[in-house]
Amino acid sequence: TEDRLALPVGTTLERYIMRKQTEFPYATGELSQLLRDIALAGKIVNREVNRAGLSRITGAMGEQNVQGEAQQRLDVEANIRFIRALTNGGECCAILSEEDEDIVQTGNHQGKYVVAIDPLDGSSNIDVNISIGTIFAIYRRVSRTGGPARAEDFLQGGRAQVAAGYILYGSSTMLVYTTGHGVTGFTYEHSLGEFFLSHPDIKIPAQGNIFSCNEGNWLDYPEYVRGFLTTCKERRLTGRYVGSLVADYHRNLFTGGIYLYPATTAKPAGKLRLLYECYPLAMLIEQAGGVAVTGRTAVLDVPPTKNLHQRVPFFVGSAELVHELQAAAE
Ligand code: P6P
Repeated sequence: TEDRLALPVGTTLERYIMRKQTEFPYATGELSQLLRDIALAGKIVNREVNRAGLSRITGAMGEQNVQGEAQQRLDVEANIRFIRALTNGGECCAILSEEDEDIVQTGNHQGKYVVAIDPLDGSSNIDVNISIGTIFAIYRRVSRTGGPARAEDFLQGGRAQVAAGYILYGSSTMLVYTTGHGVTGFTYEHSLGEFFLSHPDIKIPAQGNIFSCNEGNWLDYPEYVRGFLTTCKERRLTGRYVGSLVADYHRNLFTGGIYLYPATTAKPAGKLRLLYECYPLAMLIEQAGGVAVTGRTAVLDVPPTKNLHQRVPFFVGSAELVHELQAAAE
């Protein structure tokens, strides 16, 4: 039975990936390798993030460190690390990154997959030592193999994602991902350089008493959002907003709650990006029993436009709270 075969907490990511691959008769190992490549880059970025506070020694952004090497901004550094790991791993044909306007071709023209990624979201939080995160989505390419990937590979829509996840560089570093069969969490053990299975089957509570938004935008929020937030306050819910999407999302995933980034007058399409923030986090939350909408529409059902960096309003979290907001949406 599934329980008998279930891997115990403490299993390594490597062993977990191998076991899961054997459970898919047609799996040929490329996706497994791609997940390993992402985990490797996550370990390297984790080390850079943990050292960021030493920039006075290593050289702050735009300066040189003691070896005379230019100190990159951490989000630039993270972008380089993920592109290098995905290129060297061989399975990824191209990358859409928040840091690059155009698709980054890896040269792996036989690669079956493409990856949309925000290498380090919320990097402005690094300087004040707040948790930050990487968000990624994986698609099988639809363009002809043997040549470079094309925009259409990234514009298949949210429900075409074969995997999605994030890495949270927080009080502990965690990798949380799904391949469409539930959500699994791994915690990084620095001394061993390994991710260990810590949360085998993550489910978000159907209800929650936390709302997460930047209330400084209150006057710019649509009326229905203000109405919803007012009922949250009348019910004495708790406001919690880190200002780092992955940190707020991860907390609500365990406590229950709702994260809101509505459209505002300053940002009429919202702030968060559909392809490498909202789609992957929406896949994860649906796999965890929660809901993600842009208003009346489920995020995963929002058709992508040709704009690879398209923004959408984003409401995500516990089913009851998000459905209540969705019912009020204009
Ligand atoms: P605001 C960080 O810049 C980010 O992309 C998310 O991580 C975060 O949730 C949001 O923007 C914060 O935006 O407008 O509240 O500062």
